[in-house]
Amino acid sequence: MEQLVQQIANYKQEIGAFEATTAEAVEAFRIKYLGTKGLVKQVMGEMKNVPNEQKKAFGQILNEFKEFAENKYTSLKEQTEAAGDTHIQQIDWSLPGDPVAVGTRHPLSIVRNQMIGIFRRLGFAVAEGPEIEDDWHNFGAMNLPEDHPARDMQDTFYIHQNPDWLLRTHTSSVQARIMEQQKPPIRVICPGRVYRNETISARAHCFFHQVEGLYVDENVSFADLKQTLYFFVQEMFGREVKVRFRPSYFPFTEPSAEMDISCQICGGSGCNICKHTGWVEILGSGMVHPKVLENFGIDSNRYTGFAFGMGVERITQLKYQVNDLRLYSQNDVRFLKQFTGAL
Ligand code: 2NM
Repeated sequence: MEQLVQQIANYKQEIGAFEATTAEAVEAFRIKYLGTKGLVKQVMGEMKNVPNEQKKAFGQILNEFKEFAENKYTSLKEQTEAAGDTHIQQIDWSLPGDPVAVGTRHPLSIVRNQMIGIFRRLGFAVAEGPEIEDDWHNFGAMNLPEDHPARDMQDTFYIHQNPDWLLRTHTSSVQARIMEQQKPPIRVICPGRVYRNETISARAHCFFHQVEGLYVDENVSFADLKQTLYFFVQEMFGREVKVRFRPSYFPFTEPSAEMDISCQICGGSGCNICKHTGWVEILGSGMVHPKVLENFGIDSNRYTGFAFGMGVERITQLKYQVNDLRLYSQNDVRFLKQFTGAL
């Protein structure tokens, strides 16, 4: 009995010295002392061992102990809640918030979206296709002979598991899939990433982005090609831009032409970008080869078409004076954040 009373006195001291600054610590106190398995309940359980004549006196001690613990709990609770209140009052709500870094759209995405927007206004649909292609859609259907240098291991990434599979070298393969599925009139542009096995430098990368276009219908002429591409560069670079077409060769078009625009850096007077010619090449184009149309069962006596292909990196370089291709894929925020505010 004396031992028990002494024990209770010790507990009271312990409880009296208990300090808590957080709601969690107050809850820990409640569980330890006032919980269903807490000390107070435990000590109450000792009542059955107390001799009858002492029960009344011990009961008083117990009640007092219980009340003591409960009062301590109430005061701890009040203290921490009050401390919480003063913490809230100390915040200066008029201070500006912490800045949150917002990303910017990648310059290649900005320019690709502009390109898509311009062609959409001319009635072109947008199509996408797989980056891993088979030989037929990438080369065969495009009238590239078996021994064409573009098929060379040095230029094309082939998939080990299946020599018929490769990483597309142009998005013409998407246009092949469109011609496979649809009948003319076809008017589509195909933006997307393409792969070529080149040594990485300021002027070359192992992948780049293309927008290719295809228009097949009755009476589509070279004049339509010229006017469509002239409209495109005027929208992209402004009304002042001049164009010129030079004869060229592609296996999938006949005749073929490359288009130059007046240099956007020097305005045509001559600089390093245009190699002092006043002109820069921006795309390849031509009338779709009859064999390509026939490959998809399109009657080349009834239908004609034009097609073109250009690099998004190149257009971006001319529009924003980006002089090193590697900047596009290095993720350097000093480069990327210069496009803040652009679409
Ligand atoms: C170019 C240049 C010229 C082209 C041709 C075709 C298709 F599907 F009609 F055969 N698609 N893209 C083409 C024509 C691409 O890129 C420099």
